[in-house]
Amino acid sequence: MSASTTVSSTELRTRFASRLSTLYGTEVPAYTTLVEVAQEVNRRVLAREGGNAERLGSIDRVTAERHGAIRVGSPRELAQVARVFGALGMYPCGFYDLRDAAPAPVPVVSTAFRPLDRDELAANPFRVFTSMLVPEDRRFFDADLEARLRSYVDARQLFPPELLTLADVAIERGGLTTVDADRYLHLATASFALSREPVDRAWYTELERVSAVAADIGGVTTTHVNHLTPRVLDIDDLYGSMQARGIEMIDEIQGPPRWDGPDLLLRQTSFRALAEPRTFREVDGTVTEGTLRVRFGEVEARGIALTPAGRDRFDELVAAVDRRLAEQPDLCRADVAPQVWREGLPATERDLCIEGLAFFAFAVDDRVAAGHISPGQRAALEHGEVTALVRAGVLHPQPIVYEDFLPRSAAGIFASNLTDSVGIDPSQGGAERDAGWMSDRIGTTVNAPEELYAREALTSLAAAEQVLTMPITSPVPRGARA
Ligand code: OOG
Ligand code: NI
Repeated sequence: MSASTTVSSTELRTRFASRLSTLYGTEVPAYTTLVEVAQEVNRRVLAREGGNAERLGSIDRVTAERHGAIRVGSPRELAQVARVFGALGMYPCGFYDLRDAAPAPVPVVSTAFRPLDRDELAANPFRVFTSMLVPEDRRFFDADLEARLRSYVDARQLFPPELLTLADVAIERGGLTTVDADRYLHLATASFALSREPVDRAWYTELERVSAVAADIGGVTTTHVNHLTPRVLDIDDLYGSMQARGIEMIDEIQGPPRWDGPDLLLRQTSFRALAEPRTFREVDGTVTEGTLRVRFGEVEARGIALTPAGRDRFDELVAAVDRRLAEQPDLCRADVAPQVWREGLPATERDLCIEGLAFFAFAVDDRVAAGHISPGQRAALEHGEVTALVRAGVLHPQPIVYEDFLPRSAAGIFASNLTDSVGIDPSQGGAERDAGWMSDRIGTTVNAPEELYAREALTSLAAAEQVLTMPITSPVPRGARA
């Protein structure tokens, strides 16, 4: 950072998250209730569990933690989003294709912009799930609609040029001067506010017939925060507390079930926001008042990141739950899922680690580091293999929290808050999209989450090797290409 730069990217991110939260609270009052209830729940869990409640993130981090969701229409717009968030130290991570997702397909591919390093996540973990429309996908849009959609999106400007210029300066220098920082935060926040511009009724309705998400993205000239999600330490408590306040939640908590083993990956639930007043330009040119119901409230609880082997196991268990429910429709998911999980997964963090199913960072035992080594530990040290060292209590595995999203939950969140499902034409081809395609089109690498977790685990092992002054061998899966 140069001398004239006084607001770092990290600080910009913290301030941006807080401004967006204030904005969204004024736009969607139920969000403020949700944040209040989330904080009550977190206080309760802290009182009940003490320090253990902070195993997957300090209470300061969790209290400030939010993810937002936005939706854009083209690679050009996504590349601009990458600049706006790059200024805040947030980078694309993970590729999610929701076009053939159960329970309902959505014509988008998505990534999440987030800090990548552990200390940046600890400082402020703000992330934004960002979806991009795929008008080229024939299962949803015919050639004529695709052409009109593309020209509509190409003609609009989601972000003012001044914002993008400031973003580039922040990226280059790692921050902005105080004056530029204020300007940047003002322009960036305003870009995600709900627009008062009249919505073209005929165009919006035509897109809505294909998909409500397509209309929300391509039917208006701006983007907006779709939801802003606080993190809770006990999502079942939150769910019940919100219902007790008279807020109707969606039927289920998405993701892993409540069970007596470790928290894994991500659990989320949501409620539909009220219809919001919007103005419309009718076919005859008159401007009328109306409402749209596209935004909602969501909350999440985070657990441990799973290795690729753990994700495979997770997918098998999800499929097993679906199968059992299909065979015995009178059973309910909340009873079946914990049972399936108990049968299919180890119930302790240590066993998850030993079986290579979840990601952990490793710390050398204090007594061992001070030279007090038992005979069993000496044997493990001679062996040098990580699971033996864990079993002998030489290394203590510390869970790495999952910082990303789940495609099935995302599709479930989209679907549960849509009025109608899309009419898709499965006989048509879908345009191929993957992380490499997205990286090329936006000019920035879309990071692979499992590689980041694997790198963190390996870094901790390298530090342990220094302390123990010996090499450690590790069968722990190192991620796809690490
Ligand atoms: C994004 C839905 C996905 C999540 O938390 O999984 C999502 C959207 O509705 O735009 O935010
Ligand atoms: Ni979300």
